[in-house]
Amino acid sequence: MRIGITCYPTYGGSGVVATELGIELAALGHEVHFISYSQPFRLNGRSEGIYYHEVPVSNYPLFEFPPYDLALASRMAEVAEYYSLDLLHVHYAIPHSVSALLARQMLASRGRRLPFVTTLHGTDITLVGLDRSYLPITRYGIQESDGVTSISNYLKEKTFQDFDVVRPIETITNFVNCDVYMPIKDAAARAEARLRLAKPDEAILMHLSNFRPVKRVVDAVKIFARVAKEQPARLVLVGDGPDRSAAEWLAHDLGIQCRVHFLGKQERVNELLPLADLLLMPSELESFGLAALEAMACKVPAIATRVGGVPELIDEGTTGLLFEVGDVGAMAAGALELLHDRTRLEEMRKAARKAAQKRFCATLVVPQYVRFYEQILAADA
Ligand code: GMT
Repeated sequence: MRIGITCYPTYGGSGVVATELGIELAALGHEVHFISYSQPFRLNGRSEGIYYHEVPVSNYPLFEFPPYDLALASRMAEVAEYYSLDLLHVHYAIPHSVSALLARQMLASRGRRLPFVTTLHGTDITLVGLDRSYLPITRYGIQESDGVTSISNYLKEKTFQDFDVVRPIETITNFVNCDVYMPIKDAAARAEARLRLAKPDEAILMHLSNFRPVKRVVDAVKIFARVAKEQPARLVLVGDGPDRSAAEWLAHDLGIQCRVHFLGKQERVNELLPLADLLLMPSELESFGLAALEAMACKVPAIATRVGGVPELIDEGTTGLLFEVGDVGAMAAGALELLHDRTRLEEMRKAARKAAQKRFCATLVVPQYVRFYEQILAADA
């Protein structure tokens, strides 16, 4: 198949899923064309079967707001025609599904079919799509898609409830490449690698996100401060975004800045995650929680919040611990309990890796997308 993929190329879960999907599809022999305003960040160095088409957006003095969605629609139609795409797969409903709809119409007017699939990721439904000014157009984009997938059952139900959508939506969960995201098997090699981040007797807690308010990164620092009172430990924060300075300020205010490391945006998180003992994901809301899945694949359980689609990923008490949003005291106590009970922690680490392999491995989930595309194309024929 020749598949066009559009996503937000910067740091964020939907862009990561779209990029990893493109990489996996190309590895299966499909031809993948990314169409976006810049190259998706995890695409660096990948080329076999993968093409990237930039969307140029002209900024005339008249345009107070450059019309990216129109430039995107135009580029989608061009790429589909020049490279004989079979279908488009857009990630994040706004504005991508509407641009794809326009591209489909542009080609239809010339007698050419271009079906498109929309994957709903989270804030496109839970935050942005509920903004009154975006709701009607988001609903229209979803309704008019040839196929719609959601990354969790929670998000699917939320879309039915809040958007009054009357069409089938298929749940295809987030996935992880278990050969790329994997533990460091050799204990001595892992201990050696951990020295990059912490002293031998220190536990490593990690947080990975885009530091948006919904991630509650400040809570990660609060949890760590409580843990660090009882146990030698380091907090490693991977990523960047609007709440970074608030988290940095808090670390300084609490006097723990020398044990809190802000690494900023990192390309190879698969090399960092296996070094952690626990992941902290204290989010206000997660439709799935890709960071926790990537950590689980690396044998790192998460201390997370019982929100959205997280309980579909984390089996409470077995592959991680779940708490109420904002209950930093309970999250710190949960982390300490595991760090002090190494047998239980090791059991949970093994269970986390096993769950990632058995339920969310790319080899299981990516074929679900391929089958979904085949159904769309068959219906379209
Ligand atoms: O809010 C973000 O972290 C980014 C957002 C996105 O769409 O880029 O992430 C969402 O998509 C991820 C990949 O499907 C999910 O794993 C995240 O749970 C989801 N984030 C939220 O629902 C807040």
